Amino acid sequence: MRLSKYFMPILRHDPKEAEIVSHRLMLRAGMIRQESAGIYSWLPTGYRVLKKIEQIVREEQDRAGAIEVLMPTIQSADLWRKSGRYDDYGKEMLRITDRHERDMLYGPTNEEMITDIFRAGVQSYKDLPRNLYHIQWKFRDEIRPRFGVMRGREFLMKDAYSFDVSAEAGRHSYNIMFLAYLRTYQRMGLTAIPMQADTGPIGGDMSHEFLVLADTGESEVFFDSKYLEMDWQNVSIDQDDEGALSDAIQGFTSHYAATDEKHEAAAFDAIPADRKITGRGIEVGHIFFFGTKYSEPLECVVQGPDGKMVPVHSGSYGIGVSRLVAGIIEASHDENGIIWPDPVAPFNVGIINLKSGDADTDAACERVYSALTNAGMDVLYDDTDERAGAKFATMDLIGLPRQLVIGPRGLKEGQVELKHRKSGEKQSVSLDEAINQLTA
Ligand code: P5A
Repeated sequence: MRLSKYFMPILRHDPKEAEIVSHRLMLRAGMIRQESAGIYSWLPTGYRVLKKIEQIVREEQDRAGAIEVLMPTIQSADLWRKSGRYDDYGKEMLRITDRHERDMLYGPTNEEMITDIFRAGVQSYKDLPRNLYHIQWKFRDEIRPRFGVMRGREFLMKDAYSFDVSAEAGRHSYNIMFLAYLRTYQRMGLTAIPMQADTGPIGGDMSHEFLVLADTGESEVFFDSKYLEMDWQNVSIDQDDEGALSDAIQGFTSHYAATDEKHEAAAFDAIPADRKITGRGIEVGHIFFFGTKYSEPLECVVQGPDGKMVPVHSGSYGIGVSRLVAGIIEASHDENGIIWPDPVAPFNVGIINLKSGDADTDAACERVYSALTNAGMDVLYDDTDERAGAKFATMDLIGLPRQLVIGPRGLKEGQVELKHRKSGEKQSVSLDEAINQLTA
């Protein structure tokens, strides 16, 4: 992408409405624009990041055996009346009446709808287990939408729903999602710690929240440093081996981890001093096992092995996809701007042309731009005639993992400058060496 042809409305000054760093940086970097309280447009740079996060979430759901569907944002009130949640959900639900005076709503979650879809499509225990998920916009009329996309009213969620023949089988499905979550966050460069959680309006008696560590997070967290040691990408657990997976998850969750709401000082004190960590966290995911809470009222039953009809046992599994954009920034920034982990960066490399219009500099930039683009990288080429200082500030603000600075003076010596955004480390190398390093 050439910056001269792109759309990235950068703000040079801090917007006064932004209270937390991710909101400030997302506005300054031209990633989002507020349309109403808690409702945002995703501008090109923000939308690129959102799609990259969504794709990682999708790949890990698929790897865990979940199957993607797409349900509508607008739902009929009928199913919600059957489950009893139409009244329970209160003012957080955005209620709509259509031209025929039918009660509709903008979905805050999809337990009812997916249970009804599943009910209509399966008859036998042989059709189980299944896990269906979608990545779809939700609406919750939050009393205090704040912190940009961190607590929005309209937000993008991945929500998965498991269906099993028994509570025991359902627990295995829960564990599979648990592992998928740990892998998902790790791929985004995040450390997310699972903590026991309340179940609120979703229900059930087993639930974990996943909290990303960030100094600016909303919740205070207390945990054992054992949580920081595991490499979930390479851990060799066969997810189909119920016993092995259950042991791994049980072992992992037996260490202490709690938010301030559930904190028990005595249990925390029992951890060896060098393993005690306190900090702050952002809830980026929440999983629930609620058994037959929805399948019973919605009559989602299958024929069991003994011929009797039994209600299915379910759980639901949410990831705040749009919240993660802000969460990653909270966990990874400095005084100059965002520092994107490469897998979610809007562009992997930024090229800065220090003298647009200078024939040699333009030619060198063009060469490296096509070499990197042809190698499949996402590249932002600053080919504008802004002054150098402003170009550097913009690149640091938008946080691309690597920057390549090319100017006439360096080129005379056959050199360009390669900068690593996170470490700040700069190297003078030849153009070919820069291409080699970036595409390695
Ligand atoms: C699980 C999937 C549920 O809704 N039903 C379907 C269950 N869980 S939840 O905890 O209420 O939400 C799941 C995740 O969505 C994110 N989230 C939000 N993100 C931005 N703005 C909001 N207002 C908001 N509310 C929830 C969180 O990451 C949460 O963990």
